[in-house]
Amino acid sequence: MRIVHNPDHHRHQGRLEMFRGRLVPCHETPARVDHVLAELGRRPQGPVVLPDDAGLDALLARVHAPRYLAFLGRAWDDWVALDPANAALDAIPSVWPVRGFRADLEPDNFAARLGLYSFDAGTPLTAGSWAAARAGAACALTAARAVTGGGERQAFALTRPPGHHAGADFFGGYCFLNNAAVAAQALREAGAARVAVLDIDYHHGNGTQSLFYERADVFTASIHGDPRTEYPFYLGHADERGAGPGLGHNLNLPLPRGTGWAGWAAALDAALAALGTFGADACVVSLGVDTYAGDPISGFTLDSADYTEIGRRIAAALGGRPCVWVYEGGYAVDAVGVNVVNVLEGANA
Ligand code: SP5
Ligand code: ZN
Repeated sequence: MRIVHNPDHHRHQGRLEMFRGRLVPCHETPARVDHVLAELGRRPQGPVVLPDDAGLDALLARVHAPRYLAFLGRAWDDWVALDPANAALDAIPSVWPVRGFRADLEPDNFAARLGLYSFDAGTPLTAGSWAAARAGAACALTAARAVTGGGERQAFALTRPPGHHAGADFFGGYCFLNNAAVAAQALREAGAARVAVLDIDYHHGNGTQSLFYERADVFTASIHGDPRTEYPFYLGHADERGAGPGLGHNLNLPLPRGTGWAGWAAALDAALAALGTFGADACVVSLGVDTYAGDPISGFTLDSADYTEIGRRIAAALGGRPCVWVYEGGYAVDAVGVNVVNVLEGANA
């Protein structure tokens, strides 16, 4: 399995996120990737390579809205232009256009633009966020190319910030560019007629779902904490099954907070059966390990050994079809290295 490592990930380093009326230290930290890389040093799963961004910008424009990409590309400079002192602060949204407001017009005011293109106050935009996110999307593209003519059956995009909460024109949930969607789109364009995205992060992959909701060529499945109580709250229910040509091509498997291995594994088997019925030629796995019992912001109770079995079951169900693994969440920093590498080892076996 080829590992594509984002060398620029540390350039995105948020300081504080809003939580229950307080600004608390960001959970989504550079150490999350550093620990996975260190564990891969101890238990290698394949060559570690750098991303190649050839063709990336054109591909990004087929996944995200051009005006959103243009906004992200210059957002930091716009923020600092407001006041040079802003260079020492992160930009955090505080105003949003909810139902009934105009989303077609891009305001001149920076704070208003920041809110137009986001959905929470937990995702600070920093000096290096764009560079890190763009290099991360390049990792996803490079991983997709590795399994489509690159001589590999599986590849892992080892990157942050994560991506599955980012939609066509919004960031949030620590995500800016949807790396899994970039990989899925790249697999489609390389000739896979039917692509599945399996999202096993604790949180519903709202961005991925919304990007492919009306498409019949990409099946999306997500196993996650029930949005009645769990972030991102406003999407991820079982009755969301796709729309138009995509009807029947989205599967949500929400589970109650407190779910352990038995309940989670049953949902995994159901998702894998659905992927088989769909007839996917290739697969993208949004690999969050925030389903771990020790995760500080999540509510499932998987243990480290369970991750090996997850990798094994997914690889067995794919039966040799190309698979791109993409790193998403996982905030128990001291355990994410072991848990992620356990998945990859199970998948490689
Ligand atoms: C990619 C991903 O896993 N994104 C998750 C985003 C969750 N953001 C909201 C979480 C708020 C949790 N704050 C908990 C503080 C406990 N001390
Ligand atoms: Zn998550």
